[in-house]
Amino acid sequence: MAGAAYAQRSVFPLNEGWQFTKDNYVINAASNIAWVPVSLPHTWNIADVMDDKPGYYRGVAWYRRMLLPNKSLQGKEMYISFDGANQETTVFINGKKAGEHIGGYTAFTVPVTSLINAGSANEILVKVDNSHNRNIPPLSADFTFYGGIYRQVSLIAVNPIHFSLDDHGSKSVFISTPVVSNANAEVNIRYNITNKNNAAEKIRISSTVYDAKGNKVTEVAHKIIVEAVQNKKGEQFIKTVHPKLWSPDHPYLYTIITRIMNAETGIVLDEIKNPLGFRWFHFDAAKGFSINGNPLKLIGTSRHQDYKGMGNAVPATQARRDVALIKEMGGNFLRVAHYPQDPAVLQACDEIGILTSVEIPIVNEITESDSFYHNCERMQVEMIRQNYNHPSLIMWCYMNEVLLRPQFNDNKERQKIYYASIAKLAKKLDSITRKEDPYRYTMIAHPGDFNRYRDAGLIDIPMLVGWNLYSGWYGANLNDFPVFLDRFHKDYPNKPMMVTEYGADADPRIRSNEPVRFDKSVEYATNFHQYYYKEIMKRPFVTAAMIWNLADFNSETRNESMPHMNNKGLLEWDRKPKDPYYYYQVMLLKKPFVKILGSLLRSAVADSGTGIAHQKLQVAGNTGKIILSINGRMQDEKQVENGIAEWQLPFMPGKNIIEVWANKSGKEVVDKAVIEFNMQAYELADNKIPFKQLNILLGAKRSFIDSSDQLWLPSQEYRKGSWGHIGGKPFRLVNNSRLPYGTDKNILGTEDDPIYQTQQTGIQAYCFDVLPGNYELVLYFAELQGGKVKNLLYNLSDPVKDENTVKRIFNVTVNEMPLLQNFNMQKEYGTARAITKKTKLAVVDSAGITITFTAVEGEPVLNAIQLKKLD
Ligand code: GCB
Repeated sequence: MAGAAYAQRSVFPLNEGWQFTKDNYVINAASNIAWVPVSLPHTWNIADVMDDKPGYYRGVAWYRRMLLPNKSLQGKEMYISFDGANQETTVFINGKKAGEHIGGYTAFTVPVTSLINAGSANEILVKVDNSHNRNIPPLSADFTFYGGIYRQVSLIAVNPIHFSLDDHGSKSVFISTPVVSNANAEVNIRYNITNKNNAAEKIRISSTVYDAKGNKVTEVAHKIIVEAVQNKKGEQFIKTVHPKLWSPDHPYLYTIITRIMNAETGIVLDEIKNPLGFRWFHFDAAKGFSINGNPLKLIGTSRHQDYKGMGNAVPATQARRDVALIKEMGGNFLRVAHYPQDPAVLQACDEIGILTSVEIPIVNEITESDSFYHNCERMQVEMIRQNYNHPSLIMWCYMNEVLLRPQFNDNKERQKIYYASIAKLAKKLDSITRKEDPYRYTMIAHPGDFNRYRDAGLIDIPMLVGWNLYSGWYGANLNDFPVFLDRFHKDYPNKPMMVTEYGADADPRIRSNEPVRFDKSVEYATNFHQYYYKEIMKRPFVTAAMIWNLADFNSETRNESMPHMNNKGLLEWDRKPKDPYYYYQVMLLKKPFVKILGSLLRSAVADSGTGIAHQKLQVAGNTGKIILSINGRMQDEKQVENGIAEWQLPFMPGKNIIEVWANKSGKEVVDKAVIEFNMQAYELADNKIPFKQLNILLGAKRSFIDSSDQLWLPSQEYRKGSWGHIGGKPFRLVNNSRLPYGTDKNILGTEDDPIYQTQQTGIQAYCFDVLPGNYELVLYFAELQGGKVKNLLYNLSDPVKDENTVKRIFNVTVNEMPLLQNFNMQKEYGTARAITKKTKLAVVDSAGITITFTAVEGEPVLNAIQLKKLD
């Protein structure tokens, strides 16, 4: 509600001029606390969620600001409105408590009339606490619970008679369209009015509909009497509008302004503006979704609200941009998960034409306490009332994977009771929702543990069921995805279903020519989406599919190739597109589109006897056939299969210009990319491709671009004349069913974790058959085995465990000169700490460089190696 300007209410943004402290502040007591100036939106967790220390500040912090309301506001009713603060907030005015709110994701207003002196200076003090609280959802989740006043705040001043500001943070005007057809639509307007005057007032309520150009379409009005100091509810009906329909393709929006007027003078006392869209929609368990009678496969993404460098304190413009990015991808749906977000999100969905669902943050588990239930129910009502008037919104949700952390695993009887408590809460929330809003659907999202959710009764409760499916990611086989879909539909032919999540990590710095599950390469994610999309589109009963996730997001507890991040985004954290985003553009956009995929920085060893290297290049397109040239040389035209065409291209050292053309229905589309290729000679002594530098990852089949834009290549077995490792095997975690190689432990002391996360165990030597000259050599180590490993919740196959610490002591020589003696990483550095050992050397003869690793105890290892020519 903040930010809007109402004719008869004044809304003053209060985003500037705050002071902030995490110190232990005591109200009204003298203190010498250091306050720091901040403006809103603000969070205190931007830095600590990214550091190497596990955890982030979850506790109390304070905000304060002076407020000097104009004297003319005397006699007005005043409220402070918060769009969101995480997660318990208490507001004080001039040292006295004005109100409080529980829950980090919904808006609230605090009445301040009796505490504020218009015409003089007042202090607003806000205590915000994001501590874990077992009575407030979310209890645990795969995202970060950033603390702060992270959305906008404003002061609202209204006449004593106004649309109530004490109804769950809502606008107190609720618009629905119970009847819509091509020919006719009806509008229902419910309102809630507050009269703070000591006398009854006769007022006129009107609701006026304007078309998109601002022309008045129709109006309804009636007179009522509001008793002294009372709230009064009422409703109005508009029976005939010949509607222009709203749909994702034509998001035609009317505006409806509801006014309170003095019945005699006609003076407007308060008014509320709402969007109005006419549409009808239906989910059919066999045929899928339809809007305005037209079938529409719902395809889109979920969105988390955080952004690189800002945490959750993002400007509303970014929320709007995110919705636009779904539209530009060709999507038509946004799952606002796992909590209500900035009001700008749904506003943008209405205007841009993206259908949506919203949910409260009951994630993974519940607490069986009255206080928890009460908070859930209140959040659900807040969410519904605050977002009721968005034509883009078609379903309300209230739980996500709620049996993921089944408590009482060691007491099955007690666990049954816990499951029953969850089902009871679900029923309650579902019935509240249907009562609050009979015009939309209800939905719960479950992971693919079919039997557990069925047995707990959770499939039957909501009108729609969503499945979060990760076969081929957390689960071993991609093929289990269609098997699951078909099984569900067979068992529940009458229940409309949707895929509420699917996705695979894509660390934009990691690439692979041999992508495999869990290597975090962008290429694996592209293949994954290609497969899923095809299976989704084959099945009309899959009413909707929402990719997890629009953008990478912070999840502080995650250890990954990029620690603290969930990289399943189609976009990076700063919204740079990754290849899977382009893939969806190709599949979803109706206009012809081609896009060259893959890294713009590549490297490989030249083919034997030549100065070129052949490497795979993929192009996404929706055009049937694609023509390609590299450095002006035309290649064979290729047929697009399932959105992608593929070439083996001859790359030259340096810049390679790739151009593609395609034609669809007479329209030509093109794309161009300049790929920088670091060629490595087949024989290092080959002067035609002089040796400059090699950055090599051991025990990996992926490449990596580090924070200095250096490209790291997977190692190869040593070949005479070339370079490579001798002996050993790629490190693999014991008892691990996911990672094909390496670990995803957070490597301490580096931003470039993938350099250290893979390793050749038992290595005997590393050789470079370079020409004489001066060189710099850096060896990279990290002990990957040992310590306490708390596996991510979603990797259900691997429980928490204590890893055995391995003993290894070894010596390293470089051209027979000792570099490391009795090197004991575990003892000197502990587990998972980045270690580099640098040396310079002169190669004087044709023997090149040989680095030897000799065991004193256990097996020697090497994680990465870098060689640079100095002159
Ligand atoms: C899920 C959760 C979501 C996670 C996602 C993942 O099933 O609903 O919150 O972020 O998986 O990436 O693991």
